[in-house]
Amino acid sequence: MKQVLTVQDLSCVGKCSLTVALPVLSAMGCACSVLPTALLSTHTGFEKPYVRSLTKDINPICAHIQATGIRFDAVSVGYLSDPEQVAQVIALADRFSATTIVDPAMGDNGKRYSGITEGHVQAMAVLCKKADYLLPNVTEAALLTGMPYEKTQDIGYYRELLQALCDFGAKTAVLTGISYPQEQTGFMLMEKDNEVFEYRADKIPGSFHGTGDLFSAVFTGGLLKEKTAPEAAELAAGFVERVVAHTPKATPFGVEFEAQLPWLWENL
Ligand code: PXL
Repeated sequence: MKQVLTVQDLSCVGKCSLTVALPVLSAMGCACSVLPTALLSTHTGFEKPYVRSLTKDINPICAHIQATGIRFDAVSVGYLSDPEQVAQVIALADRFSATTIVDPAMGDNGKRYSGITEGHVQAMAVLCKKADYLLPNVTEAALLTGMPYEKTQDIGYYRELLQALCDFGAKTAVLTGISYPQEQTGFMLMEKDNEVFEYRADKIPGSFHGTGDLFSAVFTGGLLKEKTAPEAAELAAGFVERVVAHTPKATPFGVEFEAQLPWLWENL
């Protein structure tokens, strides 16, 4: 069985991060270990959550895990709560020398999540340069590359952003949450050879929380099941689309992915 370590927060309420990655990766037949980076009462989309950053715990946990001799096929990184943690995760990726998938969870809709500072963005940029697969949304790509954030259907803008991500160092970049003309949404993927792969589907109106985390988890599982990057991204986008279609309303509590998990297994 393929071994994956998922590194992100544990939010008690509001499905995102670990509460999404663990069920999804397990349903895809991967052995999923977790490294919680912070413990929150809710994710930061709710007002004033209680947050306990686990910065001091990360290094001792990793040292012990490494001493057990376990090897991970992939390390998948999501929300980190401060710049010091980012530096530790950079060391962690080297420690386990696994394929690294980074979703630089820092913002959405043109805004940083509350608590994400400019220093955090700078630290994240260093981690992202080392990623084998980088999965930002448009807001995060703009933050990382310094390009302006635009709410547009201009494909030229998204291609430039994608190119900037690859020039920046990412081996494969997947830009998610693209607004295509004719009310379509999807992603664009660019590999080292500069080949671009596009995926489009009809947009369901609303801002559904945690879908980036869902995309990242399915993408990681797909790679571990020997799919190519475009195949894994297509599976992830297809799953997110299906989940959103089965979620009656966009709320901070997140999307209704649970009943769709069998579809993932059937489509592997
Ligand atoms: O879904 C991204 C995410 C992950 N983790 C925490 C968050 C968010 C987005 O708001 O607050 C704690």
